[in-house]
Amino acid sequence: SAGREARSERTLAIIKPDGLFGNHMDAVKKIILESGFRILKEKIIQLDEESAASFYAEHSARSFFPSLVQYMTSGPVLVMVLGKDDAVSSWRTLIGPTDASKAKITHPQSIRAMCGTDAEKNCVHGSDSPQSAQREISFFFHSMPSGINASFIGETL
Ligand code: RTP
Ligand code: MG
Repeated sequence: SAGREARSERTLAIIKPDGLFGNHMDAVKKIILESGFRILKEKIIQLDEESAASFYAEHSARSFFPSLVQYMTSGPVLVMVLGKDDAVSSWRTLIGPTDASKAKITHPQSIRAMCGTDAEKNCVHGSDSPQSAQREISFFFHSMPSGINASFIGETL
């Protein structure tokens, strides 16, 4: 029955530079798999300023934007497409609130509580809606235009 299952929802997950530098990749992937997600695609990339700014364009007017771009370009990131029923909201629930310092108090079992630090350095990303997921998956896995000079480090799958 290959290909006849209902296609599960997809979301985009990122382990951010602090997550990789902090050696949290294996622990986060273990939680992902034990929570019933399939890792459909994954690659490690180094974002440049242009691609990080484009990815977070919705926040371009915010005061934290320059710092966010600096953070997201401070080292490699692991980008994954996760599949599961209700993947978008399921992954957002698993990662916990944006501010990791608050997550440690209010959502101590969450991924951001486990490996994040504060309102910026929060270890992981998750798409906030199915529409965002589609845009973000295309950004990293279909269109990442060669003009957006994110240097490719490695890929599995
Ligand atoms: P993400 O998009 O990375 O999954 O995070 P999110 O939806 O929980 O939070 P969002 O509001 O979209 O913010 C995007 C990222 O910007 C950084 N940020 N810094 N210093 C600050 O007040 C602040 N606020 C947000 C975080 O890295 C956040 O994940
Ligand atoms: Mg967001």
